[in-house]
Parts: sequence; C-alpha cells; structure tokens
Amino acid sequence: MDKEITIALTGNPNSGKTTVFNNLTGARQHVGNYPGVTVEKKEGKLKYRDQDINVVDLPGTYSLTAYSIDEIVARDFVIEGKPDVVIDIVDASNLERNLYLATQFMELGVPLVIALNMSDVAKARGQQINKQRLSELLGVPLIPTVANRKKGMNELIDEAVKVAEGKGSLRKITVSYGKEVEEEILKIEQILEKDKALLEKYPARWLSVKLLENDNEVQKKIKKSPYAGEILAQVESSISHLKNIFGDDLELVIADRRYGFINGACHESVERTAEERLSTSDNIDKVITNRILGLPIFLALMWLVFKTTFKLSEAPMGWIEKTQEWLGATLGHLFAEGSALQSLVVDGIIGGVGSVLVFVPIIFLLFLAIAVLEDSGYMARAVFIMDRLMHKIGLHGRSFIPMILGFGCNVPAIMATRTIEDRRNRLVTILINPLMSCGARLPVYTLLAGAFFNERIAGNVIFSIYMLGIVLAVIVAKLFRKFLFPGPSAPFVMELPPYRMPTLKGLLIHMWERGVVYLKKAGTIIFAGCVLIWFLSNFPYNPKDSGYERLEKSYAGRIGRFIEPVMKPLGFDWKIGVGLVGGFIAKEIVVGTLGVLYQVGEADEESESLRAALQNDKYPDGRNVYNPLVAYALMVFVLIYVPCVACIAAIKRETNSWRWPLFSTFYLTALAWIMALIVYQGGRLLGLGG
Ligand code: BGO
Repeated sequence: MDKEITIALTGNPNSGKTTVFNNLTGARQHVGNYPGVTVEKKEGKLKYRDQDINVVDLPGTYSLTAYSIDEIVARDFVIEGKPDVVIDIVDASNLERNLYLATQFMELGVPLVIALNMSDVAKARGQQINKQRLSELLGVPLIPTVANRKKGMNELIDEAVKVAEGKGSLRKITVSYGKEVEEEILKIEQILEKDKALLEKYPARWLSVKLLENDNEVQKKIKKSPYAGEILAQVESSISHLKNIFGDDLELVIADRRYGFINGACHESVERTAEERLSTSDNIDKVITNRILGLPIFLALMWLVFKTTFKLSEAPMGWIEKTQEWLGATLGHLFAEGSALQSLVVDGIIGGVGSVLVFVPIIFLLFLAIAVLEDSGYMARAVFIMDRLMHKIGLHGRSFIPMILGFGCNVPAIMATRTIEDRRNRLVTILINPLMSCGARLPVYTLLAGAFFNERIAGNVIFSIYMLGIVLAVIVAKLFRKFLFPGPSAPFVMELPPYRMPTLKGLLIHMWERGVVYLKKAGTIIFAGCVLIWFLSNFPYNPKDSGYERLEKSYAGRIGRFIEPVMKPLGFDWKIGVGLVGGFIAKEIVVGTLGVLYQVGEADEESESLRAALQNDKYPDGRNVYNPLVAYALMVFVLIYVPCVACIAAIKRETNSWRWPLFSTFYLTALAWIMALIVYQGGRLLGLGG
C-alpha cells in the first residue's frame, strides 16, 4: 500500500473549510494543539481508493503575513510540516479577495489545489467562472465544489492525490511585483543562495518577498543564518531604495501587485451577468476597458501623448541646437582653419553628438508621458485592450508597451520586453521592434518630406511612413509566429492594479531609467561612431582638396561607390549610399553625412541650403538625382534597414546570442531593399517621379 498522504486544508474564514473537512473525514477526527501555542489543531483520517489520507485543518486566514498567530501557525505547518498537498478552499462568490491567500501559497511553491467552493452562490449571483482559463492563468488545478451539499468532494480528493503524487501538470506561476521590486528580490535571492541549509527549507523568492514586507518571523529565521549580516544589509538597502521610489507603504505596493495579479486573472476568466457592487477602479474600468469604447479612448490618449510630446519639446530642442552651434563656433576658433583637427572637433564630435542630444527633450518627454500612463495604472488597461488585437498577430498584450516605447528609442524598448515571460513572444517582439520608427529617423523624414513634398502634404507623408512601419511589424510578427516560432503562447495573467495617483518622484525615476539608456548611447556608441564616420569621410586627408573632392576620394566615398550598383535599382546614387552607411551607426547621422556631402556645413533637417542642394543635385546626364519618388523610397529604406549599432547591441544583450542581432540585421536590410524597390520601380511604372 502507498504511504499515507497528508493534505492541509486552508482557506479564508467562512469559505466552507470546516464543512469540507467534515465531509472528507466524517467522524474520524481528533483535536489537539499546534506545538507551543494555544491554537487548535484538527486532524482527521480517510481512506480513498486504498490510499490512507491524513487531513489537517489549518486555522482560517486571509493572508500569510506574520500579523496573527493563526497565520504564523498555518504557514509554519505548510513549510515545516511539509504536507504532500495543500487544498485552498476559496469562496467563489468572493473570488478576488479569497484568491489573495492562494497567491501566497503559490509563492511558497507548495503543491496546491483550489476548491472553488460556494459555486452555487457565485452562480446565483450571476457570475460565470471559466474554470479552465482561471486554472491555466494561476497554474493551479481548480475543482468546483458545493460543500454543504457534498458536491465535488470526490473530484477534489482525486485531484489532490494526483498533485500529491506529483502527477499534476500545471506550470509554476508567481506574481510579478514589477521591475523595481523584482530587481531587489533578485539581489536578496543571490545572497540567500549562499545559505544552502536555509534554502532546503524555504524558497528563496518567498523569503526575499517576506523580508521586503518586513516580516518579523522571517527576520528571526534569517538572523540564525551565518550570512545574516550580509542578507539583512541588502534587505535594508533594498527597502530604502524602494521606499525612495514608492514612498513609505512598500507593503501596500506588494499587496497591490498581488491584487493586480488576481484582478487581471479574474478579468479574463469571470463573466458577470448580474448587477454587482463595484469599486471605483472597477467603475473606471467599465468605461476604459469597454469592448467598444476602450480602443478609441486608448487611441485618443496616444494621440495626445505624441502631440504634446512633440509640441513641448520644440523649444528645448531649439536651445540645444543653439548651444551646439555656439560651441562649434567657439571651439572651432581654437584650431587652425581647415585643419583636420578642427574638422574632427566641429563636424565630427560636436556635430555628431549634438545631432543625438537634440532628441533628448523629445525622448525624455515621451518617456515621462509613458511613466504617467504606467504609474497611474492605465498602461495595464492598455495592455488589456490591445491584447485581443495582439492575439490576432500571435502576440500578447504585453508586447504592446515595448512597441510604443519604440517610437522614442528602440534600445529601452527592447529592454522593456523583459516583462514578457513567453520566450517566443519575447523574441518576436524584439525582432519587430526596430520597425517602430524611433525618434532618430524623424529628421531624415523631415528633411526629405520638406524638400520634395509641398507643405500641405509633408506631414501626411511622414505619417504614412510611421504607419508603414506598424503595418510591416504586424505582417512580420504574424509570419515569424507562424513559421519561425510556431505553437500557441502560454497564457498568463495581465495584472490590473488599482488606479493610483502617480508620485512625482516615481515618474522622474521611471523617465530617467529609460532616458539614460539613450544618453549613454549618445555618449558612447554614437560618439565613437561619429569619429569613425568623420574619419571614413575625410581620409585619406589632403588639405588641398575641397570638401566634396575629399569625400569623393575618401573611404566612405569608395564604400558609397562600391555599393552603388545595389542601390541603383532603388533610385539611390553613391552619395545616398554613403549617408546610409553612416546611418548604420545611428540613424541620426544620415542627415549630418548628407550635409557634409553637399558641403552645406552645419546641416540639420530644417536646413534650407541642404534642401536646395538635394533639389538641385543632378546626374552627369542632367537628370535630377532626387525627385519625390526617390525621396519616398529613401524614407522607406531608412525606416526599415539595419537597426542602429546600439539597437543591435541591445538585441545581443537581451537574447544572449549573436544569432538574433545578425538575423535582424539581415532580414531588415533585405526587407528595406525589397520595399524601397517596390516603391521606386512601382512608382515609375505608374509614371510617378518624373
Ligand atoms: C452555516 N454553498 C453554500 N451555499 N454554503 C456553504 C457551502 C457551499 O458550497 N460550503 C459551506 N457553506 P464553514 P469555515 C449556516 O453554518 O464550513 C456554508 O469558516 C448556518 N449555521 O454550511 O463553517 C456552511 O470553516 C445556518 O453555513 O466555513 C456554513 O471556512 C444557516 O457556509 C457556512 C446557514 O461554512 C460557513 C448557514 C448554523
């Protein structure tokens, strides 16, 4: 005969736990005390299909914090008594509140079965629970029961025995506490790993969360560890770091996350058919996540975000440009006129890095706006609203935030894919992200649209490029999901935390964290890239050459000529080729390189002289190099071709392999070439472009 199985029964008070206990064990019960405390311990026996089972009725609790002796007893029994399985009796008519306890058992990593008790009451109240969906989202088997009518008891025991014997097949899922808290959990876990004896008893993640929650009992246990000093020092620094971001109520933030997780899971699996009392958050959600209104509200908000971001950043962008000009002029005087050194400092370094810095206001403001949406709880709803649409392309709602961030800068956007747990979804999201047209590509569009399209339609032309990026991302995602990463994606909960008023400090920290990635890119890769491009376009150096002659003979010029045959079918001449080579370092550099090529000195996207130079550039046979069709094909090419170096580095870091950065470089460049070819040759066939 098999060894006796111990089942621990747990649940909120009044969930029907005693009724289940009595149903299972009948008269075979005895009452004792938990060791050392006056809390009653009820145990009972039963035999189920030749299997001896011992059922322990834990004290009814709402949570597993260390606030009451009942809670401590319950959790100590689960951790130290090591039952083979825990059955959590949940009042289905009060699901969200009751599942709070379940999330904590999930975190403890104990084998768990949930009894959806009071299913009759839930049904009478008009709630329809999609048990299979909820079970998938929580990663825990769910058995509906009506304990006072002894319904579902056999199924419950059946499932519990299965799980106790290790035959349960569901995934291990834990609540995600958000980026900042997760980072601190990881730091504490890394130190806890050193104490192997401790981790044999307690899961590292659970200990870390409890320590962040300031749990006295867990602190006492840690004090006995030989690594206590190191662990507690890290906990202290983590708590102070997190309080700095979230304010004093860190425990509330953690609890909010658990409720957010539950709220999200219930939103996807419970349908309410009757009138119910709703909390404020629920009331707001009724409008915001409404099937019909949700999407228009979301689109209107996004429009507002982009409009205000671009409007507000105009003035600071101007200041940065003025400072850059002033710096170039002032420092330029320190060097001999026309010398290589002067050119390096003024054109290479100040011009190149300045062209990146000018986007700092727009990118920081965009990230600030996104932080407001995230911290207030709206972004979680946006994920929900977009989820249905994202599923159509084989992705999940969570892929959506990285895509929005991509319009600022693809580097922090690719880093933001870390919240996507499903590996295949995450890879696809990373691979399509460069198709979201980042801020750096805008000046190229502005220059070309301004030069070759009249003012009335220039804005629409640029908008069409952004839309093309989105449409291509959708198609590519669908294809990748189908052919490269087939198979359904694992379901998981989209948290719906309650709405909150964001704190200024939290907003600034979140904006800074993403923005600083862009600043680092300007300071390192782009700085080096500008010097490299300057070198390639000025050497071999001959002071007697004019700027144009020098560039033509330079290494960059030779590269441009070398790739000209490939570029010709797209309508591009060798100078455009040189500009595109520069854009590989960073797309911002394309305009600057064209400025050098056309010898207009300080060039930016608003530069009239550069626009005129492009309009008047002719082939030896007198044909114009540019026309609206070439300009549009070039915009399409710039939108799609190789992600910049910083973006490639981010893909390498996030996928931990060279395979994906190489793959995206190749596929994007090939796609860019094909799309530009279609635009240019198609346009010519239609008689466009003159
Ligand atoms: C009384 N459905 C319904 N409708 N009721 C249930 C179910 C169910 O699935 N399961 C349990 N109950 P406990 P805790 C009662 O006692 O097991 C009822 O605290 C009454 N008593 O019958 O005690 C159950 O151990 C007089 O109801 O919960 C019990 O977790 C009138 O839920 C109550 C009506 O169950 C609590 C009910 C004198």
